[in-house]
Amino acid sequence: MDLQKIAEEIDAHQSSGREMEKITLSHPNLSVEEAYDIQKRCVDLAIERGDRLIGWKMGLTSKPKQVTMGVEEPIYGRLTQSMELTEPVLRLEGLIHPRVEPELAFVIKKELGGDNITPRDVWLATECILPAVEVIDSRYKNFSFTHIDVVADNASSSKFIVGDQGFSPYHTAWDEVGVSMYKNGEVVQTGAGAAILGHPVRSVVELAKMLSRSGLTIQPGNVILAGAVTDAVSVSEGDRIEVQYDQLGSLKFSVK
Ligand code: 0L1
Ligand code: MG
Repeated sequence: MDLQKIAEEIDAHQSSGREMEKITLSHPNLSVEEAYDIQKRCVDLAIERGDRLIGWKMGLTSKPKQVTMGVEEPIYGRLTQSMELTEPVLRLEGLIHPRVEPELAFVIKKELGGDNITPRDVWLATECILPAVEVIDSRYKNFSFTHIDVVADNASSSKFIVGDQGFSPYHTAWDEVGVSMYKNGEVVQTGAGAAILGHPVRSVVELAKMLSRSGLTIQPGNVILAGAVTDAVSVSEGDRIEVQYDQLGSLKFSVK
C-alpha cells in the first residue's frame, strides 16, 4: 500500500477544504499504525510548505465518544503553527463543517516521554495550563469516519485558540473546572474537566505513552490540547462563541 499517496490525497483535501470519501472505503485493510504513519506524512507535507509542529492534541477522550467510535483508547493528532488563531476570529474559508469544543491546554517545559510516566511527572513538566477551544473539521463527508480514517486525518485537527493568561498547574483541581459554552448569547454546552479521561492530566500521561510506541516524546514548548470538556457544536458565519471557565475567565471569538 502506498501510504505516501494516501497522505498526499488527504493533504490536498486538508489544504483546500474540500470533503472526501473515507480512505477505508478504498483501503479497508489499513492498520492503526499505518493510519498514524499517514497522519505524520500529511503534517510533514505541511511542514515542507513552511508550517511548524508546535504540539499535540488528544481526541476521543470521553468514554461516551469512545463507545460511539468502538475504541478503547483516545487518539492523538499533531498541532501546527498555522492552526493557531492569533486573533479572536475564526475564518471559515478553507473549512468544511467546523465544530468547536472547549478544552484545556497544557504548555510543557521539560521533555516528557516513556511508557511508565505518571501524573506527577506531568505536573513537574508543566509550565502552565490555559483555557482553550479546539475547532475540529473532519475532511470526510458528513463528519463520518472509522477510527483508522480519523487518525489518518490528523484527528480532525483544524484550528485552535488559547487564552492569554496561563495558570499554574496547582491553581485549581482541573477535573472540577466547570465550563459553559455560549453561542450567540445562549448556553449550548456545559461540562467539567473530569470529562477528559476523568482528569485532564491523564490525557497528557496517555499521550506520552502513545507517542512512546513510535519513539516520540513531548518536547519543551509543546502545547497539548488535552481533550473536549463538552460535545462539539457546529458554527457558521456570524456566530459569536464565548466559553466561560470557572476560575479561568472566558475565551471569546467570532466566526467570519
Ligand atoms: O478532538 C476530538 O475529540 C475529536 C477527535 C476526532 C473525532 C471527531 O472529529 O469528532
Ligand atoms: Mg478536541
